[in-house]
Amino acid sequence: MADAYKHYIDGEWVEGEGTETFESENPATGETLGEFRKGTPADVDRAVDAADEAFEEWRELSRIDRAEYLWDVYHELRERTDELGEIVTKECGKEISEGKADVVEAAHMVEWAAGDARHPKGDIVPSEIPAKDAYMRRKPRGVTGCITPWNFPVAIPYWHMAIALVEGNTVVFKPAEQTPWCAQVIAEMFEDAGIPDGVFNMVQGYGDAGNAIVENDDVDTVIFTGSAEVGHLIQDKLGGVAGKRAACEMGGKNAIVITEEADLDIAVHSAVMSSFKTTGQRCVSSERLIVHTDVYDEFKERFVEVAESVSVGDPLDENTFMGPLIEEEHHEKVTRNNEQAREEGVNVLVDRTELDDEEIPDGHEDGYWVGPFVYEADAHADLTCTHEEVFGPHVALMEYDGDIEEAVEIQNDTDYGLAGAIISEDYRQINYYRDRAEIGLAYGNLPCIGAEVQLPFGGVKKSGNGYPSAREAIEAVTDRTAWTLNNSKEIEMAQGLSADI
Ligand code: UN1
Repeated sequence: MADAYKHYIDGEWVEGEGTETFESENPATGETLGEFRKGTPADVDRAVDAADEAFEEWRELSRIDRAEYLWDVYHELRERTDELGEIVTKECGKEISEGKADVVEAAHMVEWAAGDARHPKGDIVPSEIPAKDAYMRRKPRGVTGCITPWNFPVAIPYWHMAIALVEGNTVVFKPAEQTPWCAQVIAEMFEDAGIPDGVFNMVQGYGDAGNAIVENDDVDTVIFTGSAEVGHLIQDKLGGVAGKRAACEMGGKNAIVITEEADLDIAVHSAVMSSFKTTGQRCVSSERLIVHTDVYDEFKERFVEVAESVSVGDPLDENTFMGPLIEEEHHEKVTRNNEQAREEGVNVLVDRTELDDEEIPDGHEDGYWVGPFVYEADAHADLTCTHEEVFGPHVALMEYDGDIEEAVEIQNDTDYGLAGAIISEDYRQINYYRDRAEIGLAYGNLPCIGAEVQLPFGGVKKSGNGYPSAREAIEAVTDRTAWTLNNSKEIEMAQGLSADI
């Protein structure tokens, strides 16, 4: 307990009010990685007070001076990519190239935000009145609460925080309870960069700590990435509250459409990457493959062959394709969802819900293992398994025999709208998909994972409100001012409005 890692509040490592601790666990081995203090609502309130107080001075710095702290973080992320990538892999189970890519994506986000500090911001706007200067300017909102998930434990916190900080906001960061070690390293980086006290604060903990961020009156913006369930609660709580903003980024029931024109090498490759990379635990992972009848049998045969053989195992081994699921509770959920799909009468093609003993590497018997679960389902049936997100390597093959309009209708038949892809050689179909698929991230002839930070990242419908992540976070963390200045001694109005009194 005495050695448990602490919270970082107002420039200091503090034990906080609570007496409880929690452990970080390696999901591939069950090994304990570290002990962390469990933050209480009182700890969050203290962090918010510190952030609120730090805001007035932080906003007075130029964007360029604020970005200097971020450049230090950027260099550290670059220098320590291999080491941190291994920490990501140990703590969240992603295979090692994904662990490192998580850190590289974080570095890209910080680079974008810090580099953006030297770019012009806002607009010079024409006025009907020659003596008027009109501008759109941005100003920081204040304290930003960042509640982040475990599946991208380094990249996503920086998606939320990097632009917020450069734009002059202060931050209270509540990382996922499954990945506190990654968060500890993030906090150490801000400390190493010498960021002024109170500008960045981190409170480790569970849902009650996250909830305390949402409920604190002095938090101006909440940025959340995680489950739809929690995101909708946050939106409901803050939606109508004056002065508050909730920018939420949630899951999906993402699909790939494979048309009769598709290059099947690209189709199989894209589907395998999208459905099984990160063991299906990306918000952009695909759980539906909508395949034209002309290529259905061949695609099915080839996809099933890979799903049966794709390697599941030690994520630190470079030859592994899929690591474990994140934790026991999630393992139970995925297993239950696979069973439920069977109960709904689908035709199961591959079921590696339970791996054979010889597939599990020595020393990894306590990991949360599953392999691919692949089934055929009626594209037009109202099934839970083809409409609700599982967040695992659980994927439906759905056949269609009409035109692209039918495929897109099937793709849009979900409450979610995050990501998707079309695999086709027909540009009419590709363009129709691009314009009509109800999603925020659309890909052509590519997997529907692997977005880069210089594009907006976010969804529509139940998948999100606003684009709180990657470059579009600017909208979440700033308010716009329409600023108009009169340079003459007369008052002259637009729209022909009389100024006579
Ligand atoms: C997520 O899906 O949870 O687009 C984040 C990607 C990554 C981020 C994914 N850059 O696959």
